[in-house]
Amino acid sequence: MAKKNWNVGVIGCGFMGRAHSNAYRKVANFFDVPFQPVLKAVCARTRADVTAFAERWGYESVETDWRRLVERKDIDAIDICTPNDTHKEIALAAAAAGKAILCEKPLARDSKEGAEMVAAVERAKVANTVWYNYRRIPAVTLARQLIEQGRLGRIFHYRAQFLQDWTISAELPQGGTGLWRLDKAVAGSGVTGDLLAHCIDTAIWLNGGIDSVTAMTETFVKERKHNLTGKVEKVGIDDACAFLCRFGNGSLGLFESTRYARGHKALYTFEINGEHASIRWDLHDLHRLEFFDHRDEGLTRGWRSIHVTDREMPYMGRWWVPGLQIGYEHSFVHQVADFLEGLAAGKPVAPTFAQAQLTQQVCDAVLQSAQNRQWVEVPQR
Ligand code: SOE
Repeated sequence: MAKKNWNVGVIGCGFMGRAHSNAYRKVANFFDVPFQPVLKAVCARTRADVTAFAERWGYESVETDWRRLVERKDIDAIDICTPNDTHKEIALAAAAAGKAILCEKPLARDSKEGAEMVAAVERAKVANTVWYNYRRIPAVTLARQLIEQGRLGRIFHYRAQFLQDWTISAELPQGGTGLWRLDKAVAGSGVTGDLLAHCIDTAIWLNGGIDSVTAMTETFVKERKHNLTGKVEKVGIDDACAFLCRFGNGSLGLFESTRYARGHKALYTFEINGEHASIRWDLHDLHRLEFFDHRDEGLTRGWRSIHVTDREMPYMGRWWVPGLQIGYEHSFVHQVADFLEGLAAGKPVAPTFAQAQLTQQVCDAVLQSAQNRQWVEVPQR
């Protein structure tokens, strides 16, 4: 029987527009999803750019005003792939129009905007999710399964880093296409909202809520030319951020992120230490999960490197054959597959806006703590 179509309207055709379009195209080839995603329309401000994007990815139509896209009766879901300063306005309009919403991370520039977005989707009762894609890398999902099975026992420590090096040059401007992440008015914050948000989302998922934080941030390059005004302007974002935290389960957290770690492009790592066992993961080797179990027999006890490609491992039964790995792009395919299953079952798919708002609240607390040089309690919704 032919599947019912699910018409997607994507807003934004940058890096994430590509990652999500690729996921919509592939998902039904690999997963028995209940609906067939249709690339109905893509929207961006410049007609030439959006037309070229639509041709490359196979979209049926283009729009240059997101409001028109949101109003269209032939669109079931709105995917927000635009810079952070537009997330709230688009999400509120999409919720009011009764569309399902998939929003790129972070949910918003801050938790005040996030709260309005959560209220809007809850009021409108529309399906919603935020693209914290790293949860759905099979090795990360496996980490969650091992923790749920109690393999680690009581957890003592959670440690995460997200290191990059692309903004070291003081000549790099801020603002505009490709560089809006350096513009506080657009991004909301620097590495805290862009990179630590990923680490916090994964941490909350694996280890539960964060109760309190103490943080420090630094802006190494204080002024940069702004691409939109042409003037040298103050830099408002955090270039680097480190924080300590206490989780609700009593464990201690240590998080670090920077765009000034020469040699590192996207080194996202986490390590969790429990009473019986420890887990370690590294985005540069994303198909492996390292695991140490103290209860192993003494002579061969040691860190094992699990190649997460066997059929019984999360999501892997849908891809190639054991031993052959998948990569970054597949985490987005998995998120679409889970979202469509959730839609059919009428069940929310994590992380929902409400769950992503918890990450937003930790980010706000981190920035507040860095400013006040004090521990900050994280509001628990
Ligand atoms: C920043 O360089 C960035 O692209 C983030 O915005 C993404 O969320 C992260 O996954 C990779 O790095």
